[in-house]
This record gives sequence, structure tokens and C-alpha cells, in this order.
Amino acid sequence: MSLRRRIGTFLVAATCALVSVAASAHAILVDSTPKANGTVPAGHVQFVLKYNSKIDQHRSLLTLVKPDQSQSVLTIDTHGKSNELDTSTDLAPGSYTLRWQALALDGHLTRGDLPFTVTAKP
Ligand SMILES: [Cu+2]
Repeated sequence: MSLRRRIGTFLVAATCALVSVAASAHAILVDSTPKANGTVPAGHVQFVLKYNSKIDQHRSLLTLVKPDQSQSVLTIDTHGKSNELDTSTDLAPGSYTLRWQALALDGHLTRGDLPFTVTAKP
């Protein structure tokens, strides 16, 4: 194989690698329970954050910002679907934010805030 031919083969391989990285893009939040700015009744609250790609659940992070602005890290359920970050916790009424950091399998970290309100039980 000539040198020029070998360089051509290398360029094709390199371009494919770039395209496949772009195709397995970083994690974008596509749906959630509760919804952003949604409300849930007080008690045991289930969270489901659904992404457009698989997530490394062991190296992602969910932090709850409480009404008094204190924060606590929530344990991610690693038995859930591979494109979700799931957790649950007991919550009293008030305004909260679920702060998420999702590590996609392409190694890219994305983050966002999910504000929601816990209402008193009727
Ligand atoms: Cu990415």
C-alpha cells in the first residue's frame, strides 16, 4: 500500500470515529417526574429523570436543595433503566430544586436544575 493510500485509509477511520462520538451525544434531559416547576404531594416522593442516552449512574449526581437552601445528596437507584436517574425520598411541603449532573457514556457531563413544589396533603 502506498503512503498516500495509507493516509487516506487513516483519514476515513478518523472521520468515522468523530461521527460515532457525535452520534452518541451527551445526556439531555427529555422528561422528568415531577415535571420542571411541577407539584407533588408531601410524603414519599419518587423522582425519574429520563435522558436521551445511557447514563453512568455510578458517576452521576443528584443533589436536593431544600426550602432552607441546605443541600443533601440523594442515592441514585442503579437498578433503574440505563437512560434514567431514579431516586426517592420523604419530603415536607415547600419549594425544592433537584440539581442533577449526568455523565453520559461518551464521557460528557451535563447538568441542570429541576425546581418543584411539595404541597400539603389534602
Ligand atoms: Cu457528549
